[in-house]
Amino acid sequence: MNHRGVTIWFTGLSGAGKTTITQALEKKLRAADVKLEVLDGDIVRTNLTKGLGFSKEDRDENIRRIGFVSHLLTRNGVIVLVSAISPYRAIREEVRQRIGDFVEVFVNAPLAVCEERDVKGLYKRARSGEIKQFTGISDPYEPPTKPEIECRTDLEELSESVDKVWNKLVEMGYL
Ligand code: GGZ
Repeated sequence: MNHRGVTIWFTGLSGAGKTTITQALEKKLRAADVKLEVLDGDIVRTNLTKGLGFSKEDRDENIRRIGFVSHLLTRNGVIVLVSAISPYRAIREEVRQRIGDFVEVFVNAPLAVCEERDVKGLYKRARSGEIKQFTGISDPYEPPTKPEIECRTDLEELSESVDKVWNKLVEMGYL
């Protein structure tokens, strides 16, 4: 498929469903034969941003580096799916301005729902104090004020979330 480059940036709490939506969207985009790359915070932290922790400075540095790579790919015509908590609004805005072709997806589920899911058992460990500076528990999350898309993963089906993003890409002329 012929298409322009764009970064689709998924932000939200741990357990909100960023990776799940990203993986489903990746599958659908691959089937449509697009040039695609996925940058998932969890995985990027084992290489590109290895050694960074979860202080505000380190999280911002993590996002800045992901944004840098994402920009390079985007300007070369790649559709980039970024999945990172990215809790701070200012750095998300900075990355948005730099990349230009940028679609922000707020993956939103109430904290109580994310905590109930607790897929990796991290919330339990955060509550007990074993993990410090855990987003939503002992560290801030600043929700986007004007995301292009909001996915309420506690209220909608996965296919609905994926379709929302897909349709927005079509509407904005990226697909
Ligand atoms: C938040 C943490 C923390 C703390 C480890 N706070 O849901 P996950 O498990 O699989 O993905 C989360 C990931 C956070 O990395 P990001 O690069 O997305 O964060 S940020 O954008 O804020 O830089 C979570 C796990 O690592 N994790 N410790 N303290 N999430």
